[in-house]
Formats: sequence, C-alpha cells, structure tokens
Amino acid sequence: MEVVSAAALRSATSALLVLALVLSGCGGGDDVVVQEAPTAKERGVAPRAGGTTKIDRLRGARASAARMTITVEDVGRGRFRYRAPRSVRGGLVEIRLRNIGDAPRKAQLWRIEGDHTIREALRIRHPQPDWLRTAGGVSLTEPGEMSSTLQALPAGRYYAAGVLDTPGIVASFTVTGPRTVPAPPRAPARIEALDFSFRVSGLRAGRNSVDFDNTGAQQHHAFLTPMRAAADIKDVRRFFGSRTSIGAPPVDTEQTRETAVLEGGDRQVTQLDLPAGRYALICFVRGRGGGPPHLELGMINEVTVR
Ligand SMILES: [Cu+2]
Repeated sequence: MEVVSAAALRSATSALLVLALVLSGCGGGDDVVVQEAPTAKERGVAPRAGGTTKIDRLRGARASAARMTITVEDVGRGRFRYRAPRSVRGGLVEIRLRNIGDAPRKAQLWRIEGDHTIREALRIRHPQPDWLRTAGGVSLTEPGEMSSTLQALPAGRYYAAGVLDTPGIVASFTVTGPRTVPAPPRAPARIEALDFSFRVSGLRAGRNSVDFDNTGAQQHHAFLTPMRAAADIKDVRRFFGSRTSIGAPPVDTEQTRETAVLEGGDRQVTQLDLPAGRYALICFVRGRGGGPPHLELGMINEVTVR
C-alpha cells in the first residue's frame, strides 16, 4: 500500500519541476554571458567526504582526444553558472563537466551558425531555428562529481548551458580547427534514439560508457529514471503524460540520469552511473517547431539494468 509521505511529496514536486523544466516555456532565464576559465580553487575541487571523484576513461581514442573542462556552480536562488575555456581546439574532444554546485546539472552545448548572437539564441524557445544547433554535451552530473563525454566538436561558436527554457548563466566559447571531424569509437553499451523509439543494449550496473546514437532525423535525449517496485511502465507514462499528477510518483526522479540533446545523425559516448534496477527511459524533447514531447509519440521504454 502506498502511503503519501513527505519524501514522496518532495519527489512528486521534483518530478513536476523536471516536467516544468522540460515541457514548459516558463523560464525567463539569465542571459548574461560569461567567458571565464575555472579558478585554481575550482580546479582543485575535492570530492565530498567519503566520496571519490570517478573518472572512467574510454581507453584508446579518449587518450588521444583533446579535452575541455566545463564547470557549473550555483550562484543562489536556483541560479546556476557555467564556465568554459574561451577557445577549444576542435576534433574528437573529451568534454568534462565538473559540478561544484548543490544540484545535479548537465552541460548542454549549443552551436550558433551564421551571424546570429548568443543573446538572440537565448531568447529562442519554439520554433527553434536551423541556425541554433543542439550540439551534445555532458550528461546530468551529481554535485561534487565530474563526468565526461567523448564527441566530435566541429569548428564554430558555442555556448554551454542548461535546457532551452532554463539555460542558466551560459559560457560561450569558440572551437577552432576542422569543420568535419571523426566520430567517437563505439562503446560497450548503446542507446539508439530513433524517430520515435529507443533501442538499448549492453547497459550494466555501475558506471557505463554509453554510445548515445541519434539515428533519427529529430533531436533526442535519453532520460533514465528508476521505477518504484510496484510501478509498471503504464504508470510512468500516465504520470509524465499528466500535468496534474498527485500521490506517490511511480519513479524516483531524484535518481534521474539524463544525456544531453543531440541533433539527428549525431553520436557521442557519454557516462551514465546506473545502480541495478528497472528504469523508465524517456525522451521529453519536442520537435524544432514545438509539438508534443516525444514521450507522447512513443519514446518511453522500460529498461532493466543488472
Ligand atoms: Cu526525442
């Protein structure tokens, strides 16, 4: 029997918050642009007491890839700020996110094409014009932790931010070098996003290097949230499909894992820490023009990790 506890209510609130972040257009956001490298103190950030900084390197290609580190920190009242180097040598790049804030964050990269400015980009919700590209980035990372992604980073003007509706204080940077670069090597685990379904193989309990492969034409991401013991995938679909859900949620949204958003045809190797269990795998992204979140078009699967 489900008892509606304070914890469950908190979870419900955070689930609705996640929904709000993903689905709504409510956030005004900060449109301040900073271009700063991490300070020495930040570079030396230590793991939490009793914790370890887990960096799982993909052997081979990752060792030879260029590397950039993005830092995210909280700056009060739900505001958060990214820092990145001003200039990065492009190619196959290992992008690391160091989270020195208080809440889980991801680093979504955006690339601006043509003569458009970051201030223009930050005003965009839907429709999203073709000159603003979702360019991968680093998956959701816990406070005090660092995780990384290996992906092609072609030359261009970029910024690191949160989601479209809640970008935070973004960090702009320039990628120099070739316009076309090699794709990353294959990883043992794979999440393929199609229009509009997922194919999953090779996920196991612990830290996974995941080949996140968008073989569709649309933008997609992978959102993995642990399912509660009594819940089935229909409960999860109903929960996220309704904006008025009350009662105990069928998932533990505080333990969510989430990749960055990729354009159709793009691929990256990213890290996901997955304790054993059953997960709901969901895409909440809408099309460039708006439209329903892909969850409503069938992008929801149950995945068991052992
Ligand atoms: Cu999608």
